[in-house]
Amino acid sequence: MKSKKLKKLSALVLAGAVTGTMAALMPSSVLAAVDVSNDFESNVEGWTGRGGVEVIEVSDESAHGGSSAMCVSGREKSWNGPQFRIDEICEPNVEYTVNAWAKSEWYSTLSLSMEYTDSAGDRHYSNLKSVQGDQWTEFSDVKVSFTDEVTNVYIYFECSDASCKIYVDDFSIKDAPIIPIQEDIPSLKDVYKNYFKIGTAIGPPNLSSPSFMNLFEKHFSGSVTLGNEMKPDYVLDQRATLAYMEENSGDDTNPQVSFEASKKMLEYCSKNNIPVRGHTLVWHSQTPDWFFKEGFSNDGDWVSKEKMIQRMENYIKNVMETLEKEYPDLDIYAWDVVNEAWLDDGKPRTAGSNNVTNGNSAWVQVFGDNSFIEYAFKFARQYAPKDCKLYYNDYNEYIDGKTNAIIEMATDLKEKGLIDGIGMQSHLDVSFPSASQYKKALEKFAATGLDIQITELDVTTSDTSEAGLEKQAQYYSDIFDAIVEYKDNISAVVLWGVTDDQSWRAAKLPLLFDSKFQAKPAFYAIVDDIPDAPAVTTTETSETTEESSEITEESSVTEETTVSETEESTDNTTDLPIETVESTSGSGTGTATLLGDVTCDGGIDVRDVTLLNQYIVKMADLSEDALANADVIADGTVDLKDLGQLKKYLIKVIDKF
Ligand SMILES: [Ca+2]
Ligand SMILES: [Ca+2]
Ligand SMILES: [Ca+2]
Repeated sequence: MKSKKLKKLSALVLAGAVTGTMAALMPSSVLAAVDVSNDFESNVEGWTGRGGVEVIEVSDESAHGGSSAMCVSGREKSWNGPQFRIDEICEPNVEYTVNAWAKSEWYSTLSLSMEYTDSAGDRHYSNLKSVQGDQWTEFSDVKVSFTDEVTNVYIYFECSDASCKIYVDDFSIKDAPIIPIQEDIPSLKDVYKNYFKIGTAIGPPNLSSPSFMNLFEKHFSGSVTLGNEMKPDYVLDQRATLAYMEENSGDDTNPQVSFEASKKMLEYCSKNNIPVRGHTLVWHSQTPDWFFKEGFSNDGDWVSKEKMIQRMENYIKNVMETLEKEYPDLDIYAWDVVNEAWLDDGKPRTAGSNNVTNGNSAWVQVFGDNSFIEYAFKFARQYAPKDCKLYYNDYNEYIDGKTNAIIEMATDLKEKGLIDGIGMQSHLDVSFPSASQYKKALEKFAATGLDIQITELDVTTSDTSEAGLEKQAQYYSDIFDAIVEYKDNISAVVLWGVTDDQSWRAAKLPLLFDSKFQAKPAFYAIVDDIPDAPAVTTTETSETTEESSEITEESSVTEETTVSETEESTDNTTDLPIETVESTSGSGTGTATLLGDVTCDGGIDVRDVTLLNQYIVKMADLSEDALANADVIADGTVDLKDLGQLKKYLIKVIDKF
């Protein structure tokens, strides 16, 4: 049992390394699939401690399957726990799913998260899923992916209580199945085309999922907001800022910026002419303290208001100039200049570091009040492109104190020509606010004469039963009725995500599509009965969809895939039967030389899957000949179904196209 697992892991590591320097040494046909699993009956291979203090062992104290599990004890910090490195076995820009059962002890929060190091050497962490308590809980089909510019990618478990043990069992990571999206439903952005843009928040990892990107493109490509990567903590570059200071006689007024973290997504939007909402310039949260400290040091004194005004001007100027220089064709049509500056009672936030006390504002600390807002708009107006609209963005904007404070501020800024609109985040719940409360806020904001954008819409429901989802659908419908009533004042409606499983509020299923990319009742409720909606054109694909579902099912049967006896063996890399196809196929005028050879290098391997993936999410172009080779289900179009078939070929579920 043990030795079988060892061999399996080695072989897969080898397959995973094929795009690196190994590539030239490998025969052209290799396994494309990753399928690593461990039932923790005999070993904890590949798992290490994040803190270096953990004891990680097979233990029969508790098990989900079989008689033992991985037990992690000796933790000293909440972030201590077991980690598993994935970038040595998985491909960048490809989506994988993680399955596991896990538990901690007593009442604590147990999380599955991912860590990676970016090209500048900074480490980033993202939570994938959290659960509560001391019972075995399933982490089911959790999606993970990473781009080709990052390294040291780990998935890991951590627990809010440092004194808890963590148990993990029945772990696996494998290729995500290719799930076709529903082609025969209306496009949300087309339905509302005559009213306003429809958009969503996404991030660079989404580019790894062709299904996700197909869904995004069909419904939400009217506007993109980067969920995190254009926030100050991603953009402000402390290393470069300190270097600038040293090179310029100690000038500590010029914060340097970098858009490395958003690069892939900005390239995608630029290449495909998708408008971007910049989010966000000035905020109390996700903004490092050093930005406000003497000498840009983490523990210096707060700077004076005068110095902070200079820093703010240079920061905003650097953001605008860097984007203009690096992405001259990118359409950033809106910026959230200031985010969340007013409390529900209409007062400014408490002075202090948000990193010390949640909700406190370093801007208020330095300025003494909310007077920083006008400076931010003044500099944004001065340095933003002429046609870029400027917004104040906030949540709970239907609560009177906050509504009134925003209106007073916005009216003043409007008279000075500094603001174009108000962003209503709209993180709602089926129980609050009521649609009529929401409509009242729309009415008040519309009366200012400013534009309105709905910037982060999602609607949670605690009741996730079928009946609960119907109630959610009704609520969505009521909110959209209100929005449509004010359509003349609203230029964009942006959802905060696409599928429930990837939402920041995933447990309460707040979005329009489920984890399998299928439309929920809420989707149907908002595409029905829209006056002046353009005629809906849909593509009937019933027959081929069935075919693809079949691919999905079969692709998941990768457990029995044969792997080599030893690393040196080439059993799993034996050339597959290859037929040269002479007939013309594909969507253009190219000639297929070898079906499946998307890279046109004479062989079929994981690189063809990666490139086809990139083509389908519109990150890469293909020549006419490459398109002909890629159309392995020869129907004149190159799409997800071809990708599914190509993967099936590489894992030897089929031996010819
Ligand atoms: Ca077990
Ligand atoms: Ca190839
Ligand atoms: Ca095809």
